[in-house]
Amino acid sequence: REEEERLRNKIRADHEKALEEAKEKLKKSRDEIQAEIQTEKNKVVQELKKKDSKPLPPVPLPNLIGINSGEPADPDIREKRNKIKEMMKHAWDNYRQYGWGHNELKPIARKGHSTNIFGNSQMGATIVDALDTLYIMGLHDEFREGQEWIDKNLDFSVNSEVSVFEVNIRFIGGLLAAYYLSGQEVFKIKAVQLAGKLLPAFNTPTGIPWAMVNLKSGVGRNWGWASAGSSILAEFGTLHMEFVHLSYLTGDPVYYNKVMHIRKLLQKMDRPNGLYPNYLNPRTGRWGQHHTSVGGLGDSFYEYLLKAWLMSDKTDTEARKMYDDAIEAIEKHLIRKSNGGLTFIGEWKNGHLERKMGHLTCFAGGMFALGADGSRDDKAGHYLQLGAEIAHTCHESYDRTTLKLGPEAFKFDGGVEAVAVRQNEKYYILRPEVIETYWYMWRFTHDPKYRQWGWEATQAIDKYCRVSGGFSGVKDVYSSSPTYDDVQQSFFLAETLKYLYLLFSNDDLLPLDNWVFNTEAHPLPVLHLANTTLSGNPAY
Ligand code: DMJ
Repeated sequence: REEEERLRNKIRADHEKALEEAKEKLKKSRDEIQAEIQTEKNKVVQELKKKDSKPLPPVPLPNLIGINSGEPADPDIREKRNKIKEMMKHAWDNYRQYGWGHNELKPIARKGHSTNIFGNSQMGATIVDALDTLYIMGLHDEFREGQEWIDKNLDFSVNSEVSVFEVNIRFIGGLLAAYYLSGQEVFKIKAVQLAGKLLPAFNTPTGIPWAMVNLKSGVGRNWGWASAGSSILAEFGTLHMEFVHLSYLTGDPVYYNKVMHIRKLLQKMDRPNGLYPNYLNPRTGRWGQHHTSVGGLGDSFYEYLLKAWLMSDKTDTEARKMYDDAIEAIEKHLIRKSNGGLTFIGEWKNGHLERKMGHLTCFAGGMFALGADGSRDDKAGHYLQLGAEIAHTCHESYDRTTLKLGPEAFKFDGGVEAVAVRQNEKYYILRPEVIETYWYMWRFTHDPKYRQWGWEATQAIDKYCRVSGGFSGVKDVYSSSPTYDDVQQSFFLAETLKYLYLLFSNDDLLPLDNWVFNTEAHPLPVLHLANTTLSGNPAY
């Protein structure tokens, strides 16, 4: 009874206090009340921010070598390297002046540009994507400007629907690389905050993530154009490198578990002819259309199998096996020689081979060369040769155009060899894949032709894509008076210019024994996890 009485008194007292407060409030003007509410809100936001930006637990940093070197002794090579650095500066300065904070730049209209992959928010994609290139080129003032913008403005609590894959490879990959190169905590913290915002995308019946997620609500969905509501192989299969690094840096296994779950699920599935189809339904766990590609929709899935093995200091042998199995099937069913003797990688569509290769597919030359060492049955020579043949074919696709820049897709059919046929496949949008392959081939062979081909591409880009407001893609590489698409893609700064710069640097800049490049050319260090496989690492 006494307890009841005490409670009743307390309720009465609280009630009276609340009434008093309400009376006081009513005496205040509407504006005053609103100002008070706003102050309260700000306090909560500040608290949350403090919580979010708490320093993460320290982990031993991997061996970070070769981040400040690479100056070539040969004056001719040094001059070429300086020219590429000047192009980077031109791209950056114009973005800085006309597009700052926007995702990309329209170099002709001289204003910001964005596409749906970045959502409807100004997330400074070009800044994040460009950071590590600025760093290795020694453009430190520009790097600091970028860092300051990220520190003050990059906010992920926005009501914006973004591509999980693109945000992972460009933002998380870019932030992690900037962190490893510079040691600045802010990049690690932002990468982890952003990764937290992507996690709801994995809430599907199978754990295969949606293609898109709303950063605020966490609601996910797939692209309307993808076969029967499917997720895309190259999207959900290109998360491994960044997610393993996130678990490494935070000590939180959640990221690692998400990507390993995807791997296990894929391992259990039947593969038609040993090939992975590009589409997988995240609700049913069944394949969509049986299309297989080493270009768009498939490409970086294969790349990440190989790189998962490399970044684990070659201990993740499960990934290596999946890579070996996959490329054996690809070689058997997709790789052919044209009548003119060019090796090409076609696309598998419902039981037949389409004799068409995409610019995107040209990255595979570098991948084959990178995977040569450690290949099954000691076929290193064979894969290096295959890499060289793909590099040659892709160079031909550039050489057979008016502008000496490669088309988006080219055919090997009815007398046509490495040439685009359809008007809507004749564009070049500053893509990196061919130059990426030249660089890997250069690192593994030091055959001077790769530098020569890289220089041809540099000159063509400078001549035909450079405008006073930056660099633009062109709509027809076979036309002597091409029109511009007026977009300076963020990957031009992240990848194309970085691979060119590396091609004209010494090999001690970002050596491949210590660094593995993500699919957006962001270098991440090899993790030496004490002779255990990643899945067996006691830390997890
Ligand atoms: C980049 O964003 C990445 O290289 C991705 O893997 C494929 N496409 C673009 C560049 O072409």
